[in-house]
Amino acid sequence: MPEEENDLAKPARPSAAKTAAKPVVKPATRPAAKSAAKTVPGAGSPSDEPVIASSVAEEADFALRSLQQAHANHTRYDASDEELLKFYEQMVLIRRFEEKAGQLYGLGLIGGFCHLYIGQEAVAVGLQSALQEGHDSVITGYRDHGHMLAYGIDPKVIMAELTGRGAGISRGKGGSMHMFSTEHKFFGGHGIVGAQVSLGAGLAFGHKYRGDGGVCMAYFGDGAANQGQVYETFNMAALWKLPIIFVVENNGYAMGTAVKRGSAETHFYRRGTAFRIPGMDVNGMDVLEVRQAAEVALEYVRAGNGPVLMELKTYRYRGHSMSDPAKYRSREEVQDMRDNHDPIEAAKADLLKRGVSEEKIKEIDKRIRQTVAQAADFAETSPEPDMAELYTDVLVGKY
Ligand SMILES: Cc1ncc(C[n+]2csc(CCOP(=O)(O)OP(=O)(O)O)c2C)c(N)n1
Ligand SMILES: [Mg+2]
Repeated sequence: MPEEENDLAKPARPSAAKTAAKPVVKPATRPAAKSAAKTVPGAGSPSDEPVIASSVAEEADFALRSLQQAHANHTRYDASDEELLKFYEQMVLIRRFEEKAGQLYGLGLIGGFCHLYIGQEAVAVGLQSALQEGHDSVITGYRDHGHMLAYGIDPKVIMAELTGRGAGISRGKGGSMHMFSTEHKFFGGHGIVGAQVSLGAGLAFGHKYRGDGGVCMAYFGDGAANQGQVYETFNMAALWKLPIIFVVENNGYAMGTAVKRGSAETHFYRRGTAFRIPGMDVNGMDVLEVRQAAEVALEYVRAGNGPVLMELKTYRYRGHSMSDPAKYRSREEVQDMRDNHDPIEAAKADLLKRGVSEEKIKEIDKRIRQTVAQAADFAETSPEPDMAELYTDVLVGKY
């Protein structure tokens, strides 16, 4: 049996923490520069408190903010013009796709639940652009269309899944919340809040067991972060040094509950402290900051140091799902985020500042509109699944 498997099977030894592989980034010894993360209404206060390893509770080999320090030293990814254009294109694709999905839902062409990702585009694009599609695993909750598009999955088969057609990525039987592609190593799409975190640890265990060098990125929301199984998972992932990045997409609300109303600790990046998981708080509205944070986290995880917990401060512009009247927040709050913190507008402004022509940007916008129109057309016109499909993919057995 390879040593890797042996290690995983061994019971924990008291000396395990001491023999832990050293972090690739030196633990911080003085307060970090303030994070560039901006305040998101309802998402807890910004990182204005003393941070880093000043606390006596933190031992020399663990500093909660060690990776934050590395991130603060170099906050934004040095993207080439081509890379930034690609990020812009992917974010615009998600935005237009979601707007179209919203329209189709309004027309009654999409049934069941549908949760839109509008506003949060920079998170999936920034993080997943640093992953190797088809090699590293991605798993998320029900707000999943953006993560699939960011992993290069064809918009047509995602849209056809939304309309319940046989050509959909889950053959029209999963719908918005339950999409899956083993080929791309996208493992869903989960309707049970928090479940994807434990499943993500299983995927990371698989990477470690096979020794394939892959990493799992497990996304969950600020509301899911209060689930018990999340902490059981943190414990096992840290104990076994699993290659996993836990990503809290803190969009300020869990359905109609603002973070401050539902969470005793609103700084989600701190929630791994008890398990010696380093935390990072990142401005999720800036695609280049997100990408740079991913670089730091991935270097640490790929080096065999175990998990990282990232908190991405972001915001959802639309309601929780299509049936949300959004009475728990003001229109002004939403408008302020749209006007002053929009990730797509910010990337566009960056591109123009670099001297990329407005024409080039318009070309992308036009191309994406066509792509999305074609996806919608395909989703509306392709046939529904055969009746015989009612009896496939159904688990039948004795327990
Ligand atoms: C175990 C479980 N409990 C409750 C629900 C109902 N529910 C669906 S979404 C949601 C809120 C989750 O909010 P958050 O984790 O912040 O994710 P967001 O919707 O903001 O992306 C709840 C409570 C559920 N689906 N599963
Ligand atoms: Mg939320």
